[in-house]
Amino acid sequence: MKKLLTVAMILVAMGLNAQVIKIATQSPLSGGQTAFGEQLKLGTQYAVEEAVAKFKALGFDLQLVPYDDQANPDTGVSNANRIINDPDILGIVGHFNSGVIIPSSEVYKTVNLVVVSPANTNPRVTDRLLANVNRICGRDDVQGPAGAEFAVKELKAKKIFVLNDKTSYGQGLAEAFRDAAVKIGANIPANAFVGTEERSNFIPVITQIMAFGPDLVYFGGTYDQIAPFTKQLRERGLKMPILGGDGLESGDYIKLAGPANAANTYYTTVAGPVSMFPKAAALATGFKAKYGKNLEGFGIYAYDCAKIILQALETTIKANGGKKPTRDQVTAAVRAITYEGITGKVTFDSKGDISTADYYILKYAGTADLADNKVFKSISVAAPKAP
Ligand code: ABU
Repeated sequence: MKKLLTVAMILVAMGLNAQVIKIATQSPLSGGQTAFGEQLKLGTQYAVEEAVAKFKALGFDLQLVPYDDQANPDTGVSNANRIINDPDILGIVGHFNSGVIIPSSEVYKTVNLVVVSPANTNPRVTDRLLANVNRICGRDDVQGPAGAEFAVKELKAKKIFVLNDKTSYGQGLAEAFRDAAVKIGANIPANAFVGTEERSNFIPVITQIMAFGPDLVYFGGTYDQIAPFTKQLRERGLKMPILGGDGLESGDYIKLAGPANAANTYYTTVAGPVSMFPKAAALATGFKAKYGKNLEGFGIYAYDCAKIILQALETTIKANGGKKPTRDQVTAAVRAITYEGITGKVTFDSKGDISTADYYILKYAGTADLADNKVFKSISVAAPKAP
């Protein structure tokens, strides 16, 4: 018996009979939003790589399994069905797109598998009151009005043309912005609120904008669509401010629009830049050294999401006397967590929203580096009450 135990301990130490625990990511790793998807995956990967030795000592082989949801709801759901059928997956960091997490999390719900999001801002993500869905970022029913207040009160915009990408995120954010802006005096008639899925030729919509003559354009969408729009708008001599949401927070916006065209673009975001977090400096250096990429806001938030799942795993393993936890146990431990992360303290309310979220307003500097962008304002807002 003693001999058997010794052999088992040696095997565990060598990692040969350790039980596997996997954390999955779901994010766009191909297509136009790859820059966001990679930040999400690599932020998670960094946290998992840091934790491998600790989990090995607990008797577990910790692994990351990244899934490419292509920013597409059908692909997200199809991946979700594969994920729930892998019993070693005990937590997910994801998604990037609200329109993808909403249907995918209905699949996770069937097995009570926990998901923690660094990026999904549509109110419905948590307003469905699912026990397994959590986010550490803010919401568009706060982000949209924060942008409206900035546009009308700080930038003194009176006539605003509002575009959206017709997704759950982009349209919902644009509506929240419009409703709040109109309430405080902005002129946004029905013909100045336009949804478009166009990705390359913006001349027809720019013609509409020229006819309306706004002093600001708001765009609820993501950088891959807003960058070519920005370029074409500037090429036609229209220099008015562009304002968007957190879908604009990517260095790839500058690459695609061009630094000079990106100047005079403002954005609200729920994932502040590295400069806002003193504890992010070492992570940014390590991230660049490992992956050859700049750490951006959603990378930091993904790192904290992964650490929350890892803390919940460790707590439940210990509570189980060293045995592998169930999905139910991990899901409950995440919702009950108190976590001190790089982005601040995380506790969740009964919906799965972070109790208090941070929102930032920034301006593109017109340089090639996202880190040069100026932070105008940051606010902390308690999560809205359950509907
Ligand atoms: N919040 C950034 C864009 C992603 C989304 O929520 O769809």
